[in-house]
Amino acid sequence: MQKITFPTDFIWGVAASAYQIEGAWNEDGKGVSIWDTFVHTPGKIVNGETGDVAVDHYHRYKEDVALMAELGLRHYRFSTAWTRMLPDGTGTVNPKGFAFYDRLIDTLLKHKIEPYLCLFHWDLPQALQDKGGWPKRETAYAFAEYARLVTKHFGDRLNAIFTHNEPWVSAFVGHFLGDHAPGQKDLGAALRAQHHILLSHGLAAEAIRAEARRPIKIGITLNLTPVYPASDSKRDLEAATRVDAIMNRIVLDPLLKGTTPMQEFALVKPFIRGLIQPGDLEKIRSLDLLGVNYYSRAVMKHSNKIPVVNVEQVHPEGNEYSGMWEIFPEGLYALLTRIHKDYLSPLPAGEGPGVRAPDLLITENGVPVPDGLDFDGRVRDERRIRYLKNHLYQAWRAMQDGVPLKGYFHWSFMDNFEWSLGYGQRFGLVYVDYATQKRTVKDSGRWFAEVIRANGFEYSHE
Ligand code: IFM
Repeated sequence: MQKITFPTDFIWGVAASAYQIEGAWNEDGKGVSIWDTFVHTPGKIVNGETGDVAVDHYHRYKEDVALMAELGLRHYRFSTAWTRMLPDGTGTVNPKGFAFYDRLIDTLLKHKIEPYLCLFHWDLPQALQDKGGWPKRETAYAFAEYARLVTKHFGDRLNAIFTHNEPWVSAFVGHFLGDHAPGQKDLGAALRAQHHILLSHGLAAEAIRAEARRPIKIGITLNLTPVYPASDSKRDLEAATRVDAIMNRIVLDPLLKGTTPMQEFALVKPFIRGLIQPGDLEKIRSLDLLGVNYYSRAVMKHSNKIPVVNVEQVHPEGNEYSGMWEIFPEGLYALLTRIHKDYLSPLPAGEGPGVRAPDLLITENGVPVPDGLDFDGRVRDERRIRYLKNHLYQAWRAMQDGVPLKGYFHWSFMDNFEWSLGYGQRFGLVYVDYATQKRTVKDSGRWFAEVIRANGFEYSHE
């Protein structure tokens, strides 16, 4: 057994997103988002499930926040639904939408839980999609205005605003793979969406800074995947390098270096002609908090299966798998140390003029396993506890090796709607009976609460 202790000011939290938990999809003047449209399109979601009701957080937020407080949680990352506040994305505001997030934020603060508000977790207003969505540059300007209005209204109670959650997923899973809203399969659209989402981050950062009446840290949350070659062959090594560029560097380089790897791909060049305008990359490079979402690694080999990058993902034997991915805790260590070495340590740290190294946070990490209530009403989710122990250990190990990690947010607080996979994948520390909406804290939730209380845990290297 080894005692793992985190710094006293380490930030422990949980995360969730509007569409996955709120429900109330058409209540109180909310507009339609691309996810509302997508889930109501036959064949898009497993079992035809939707987030129409989700876990009814819109009506049960008080109970949910009280449960967070009971578990000793002090930090909560959630997203706001753009369409609740601006039903058409721009123009007329909906006071009832602002009122809901007023109630939520005030309840969090009453329980001494710090709100980490994220402006965008994939639910673009359908009205903006109808005008071209993220592949159109105008959407970035609409987002900046939404960011300004949110800052004006809630900024007096916020220390941190995240602009986007996982811009790569919005761009590529939504516009190239087509598994997420808006369901396009068009590489050019994905590349344009990717650039405009990052641009919107920079424009929003400007708007938030101009509007804020107190210091508000501006962050972004990235899904990052350490990429491993399937073998030592030159072709597989090059395949891994290409995937790293198209999945990781495509977001990290603009945000932290002011460059982009897009031009490295001959086949991509025709799609991005005229896309990046003078000054865009400088605008994007504006960040106080870098959020990392880590779930798994990618092992890649050379193949013609996925065009443009010429790769294929392989799933090696020997490790445990969850309902969605290989479980690979060492990947978290590899990712954190790589970000520190390649992106953060070359930049000056702390406050001051010029581009500084942002604070580093794990903003999502979690596992979908098929939990259920036992005969006595308990959820004995040993696999999630093991997952947590192994990942927290790897995060701690990276810190011992010099990575200035400031916090860890578990995904997710409670079971919820897992996008195109519907309700089959449970990620929560809290079990939700979807028929009754009853919440039950899983064993992992109690275990995590104890980690927060003790600021560490006993780790056994099995
Ligand atoms: O549920 C998602 C979340 O919305 C974004 N990050 C990954 C999670 C698990 O797939």
